[in-house]
Amino acid sequence: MKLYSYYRSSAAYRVRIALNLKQIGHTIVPVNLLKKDHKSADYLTKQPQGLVPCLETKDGQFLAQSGAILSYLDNLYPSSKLLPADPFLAAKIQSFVDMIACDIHPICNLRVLNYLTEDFKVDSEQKLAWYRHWIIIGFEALESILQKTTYCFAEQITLADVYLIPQVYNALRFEVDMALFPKIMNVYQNCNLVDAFIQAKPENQQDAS
Ligand SMILES: N[C@@H](CCC(=O)N[C@@H](CS)C(=O)NCC(=O)O)C(=O)O
Repeated sequence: MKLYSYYRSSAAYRVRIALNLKQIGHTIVPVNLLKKDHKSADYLTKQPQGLVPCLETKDGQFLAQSGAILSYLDNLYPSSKLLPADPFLAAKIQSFVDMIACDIHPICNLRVLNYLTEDFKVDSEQKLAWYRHWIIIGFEALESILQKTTYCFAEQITLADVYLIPQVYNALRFEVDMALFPKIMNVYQNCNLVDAFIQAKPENQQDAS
């Protein structure tokens, strides 16, 4: 399998974690968002939105959207399942994941921030204020859901951790005051002791610079 990934992409980071957790052999194909690799005609044939990540399966098919990729990998490699069998708990975890994937990540994405600066001429302080505003509102809800457990949902790593850790990494990069969120930071620190999470870190993608 090949994963088209930008080292700082939190959506690609989710998939890198899952590939490592499930010990799936894969190659990372770097797509540099700053050099606009994701807008090339060739990449658009793979991922028509021009976003990362994109998964290339063993038989050469392309799959866009981290959620769909994670679901595909979880069905194909059912060892270390990312969602539990219990339907209600699985739905609770999915609900946590959707708070990140649907309500935090899309409005803090590079193309949204670029639109604010390039078309609406907001300055870099205003751009940061936008980013931090939506992260803090989103994280307040996540923090209220978490208990003081090792991972998001008790002692097992689940899809919730796969989504949370990249979003926290990003928030730290944008200097959000994470002291406001001790339970989130507790999970972040615990996950970052696990090899699969360590290897998936942006700085550990080969082209990170
Ligand atoms: N919902 C998509 C989001 C993908 C996405 O927004 N990727 C970002 C990086 S995290 C991207 O490619 N941004 C390029 C841009 O904004 O121009 C997914 O989960 O795959």
